[in-house]
Amino acid sequence: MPTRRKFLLSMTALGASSAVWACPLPTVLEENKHSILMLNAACSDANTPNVFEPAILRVALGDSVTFIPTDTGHNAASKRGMIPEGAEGWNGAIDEEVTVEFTVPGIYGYICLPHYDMGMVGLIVVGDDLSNLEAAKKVRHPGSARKAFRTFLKELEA
Ligand SMILES: [Cu+2]
Repeated sequence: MPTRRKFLLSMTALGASSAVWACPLPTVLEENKHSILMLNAACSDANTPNVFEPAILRVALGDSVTFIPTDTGHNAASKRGMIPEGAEGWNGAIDEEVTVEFTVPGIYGYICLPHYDMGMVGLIVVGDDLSNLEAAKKVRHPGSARKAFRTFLKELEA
């Protein structure tokens, strides 16, 4: 019963919105289902504000990823130009838990709109496919998002 499972997960996530609960990260909820936390501060460094954790996530084709509003005031939305051709984007509301199923391989860049220019961005790589890397690199970003995306995209090539 996937619906009920999702409900229970949501209640757990919302009921325990503390960094203590968030770290270490429950990045794999169950087989083929991953999670990314939306946090006011990084698990590894409390002085790094507004982050997705993990900021880079590799998943298999067909896997799903749930963006969990562990802290409030964040959203998760795909970035135009930073998803593979033929893939559908997503646009979560503030504090909304969003689950995205990835059926097209490639790189997916996404942002938190309120903290976009502060560098709250992330990447999901589906099926180890980097074929839209050059296209993703060409997208322009405001403020700290530019450096954050550049750093994350460089990590994919390492
Ligand atoms: Cu945010």
